[in-house]
Amino acid sequence: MKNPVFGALCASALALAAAPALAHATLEQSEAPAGAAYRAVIRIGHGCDGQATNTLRVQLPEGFYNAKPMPKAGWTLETVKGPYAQPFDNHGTPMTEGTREVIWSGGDLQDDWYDEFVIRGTIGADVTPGTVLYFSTVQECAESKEKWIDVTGNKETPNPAPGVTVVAGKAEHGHGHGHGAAAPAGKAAPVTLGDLTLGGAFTRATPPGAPVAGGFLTIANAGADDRLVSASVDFAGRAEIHEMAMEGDVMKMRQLPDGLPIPAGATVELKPGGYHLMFMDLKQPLVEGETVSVTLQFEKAGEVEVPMAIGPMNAGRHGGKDGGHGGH
Ligand SMILES: [Cu+2]
Repeated sequence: MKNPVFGALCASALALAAAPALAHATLEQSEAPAGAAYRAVIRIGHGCDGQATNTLRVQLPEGFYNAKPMPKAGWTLETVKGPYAQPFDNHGTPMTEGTREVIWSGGDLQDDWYDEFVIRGTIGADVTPGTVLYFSTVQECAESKEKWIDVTGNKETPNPAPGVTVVAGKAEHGHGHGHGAAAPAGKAAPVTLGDLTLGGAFTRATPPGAPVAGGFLTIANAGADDRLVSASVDFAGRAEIHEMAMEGDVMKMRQLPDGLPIPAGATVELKPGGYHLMFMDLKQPLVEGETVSVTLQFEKAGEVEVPMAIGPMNAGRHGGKDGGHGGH
């Protein structure tokens, strides 16, 4: 290896390794959060078999809303509008259609030049994390085309469409449960166990020396009858399953020795003033903003560990009709 340009080759090989698909049309940012603005920067690294690119057509993916292309000097810009498969909630105003295709034409991007084409839009809050949004792109040259339109995700394909992988938004959106599944701030993202979906799990911060804390979550059962039989945690001596019930005209809580039935098709809420988990003999105060985990045992579905966000001391209280845990 006495080749004097070896060092230079090596450096460029490293640069290529950092951007392995440089020869393809690619997106500058390969990941983007759901529910946030995304600036799709499509990078064009060569023409069609040596010919200059004169036109670039980009089809916008479903889930990329309110798109606006950036004009480019020397290129004519056109957009094609069309309906969205799912309307987009634009700050409370539903948008049922928008730009679906962008065409830059009349340009002259030489084969050995590089350029970037930019489209700004918003990735829908309901787009499931892990989804790849593909921006199918066609380069048109004088006599041929380069079609970056393969949306299979196959890494070996010679003509992959530029894609961006959607990641969970900052507000901890749910995993593919569509509208309304986003966990509110201070509650954990849903966990699934077989047919059960365990969502919105939270507990509350406790003052120093407090002996007990409550645990709350929603259990949705898409399958057959099941039962929550026990709970365990490592931050307290034991965990029990409780219900609140009227005794005369006094609201009292009691342990459910047989556990809590989770009927087929039902959604059972454990909430302040109702069913709840009770953590007894706390080993340490629960600190707001931190997360603890609880292991739940179901009769049929088995065992699952659920993260519980620690909310403020009064988290989830509705009108103060909490029943209190002073009796423990
Ligand atoms: Cu209780």
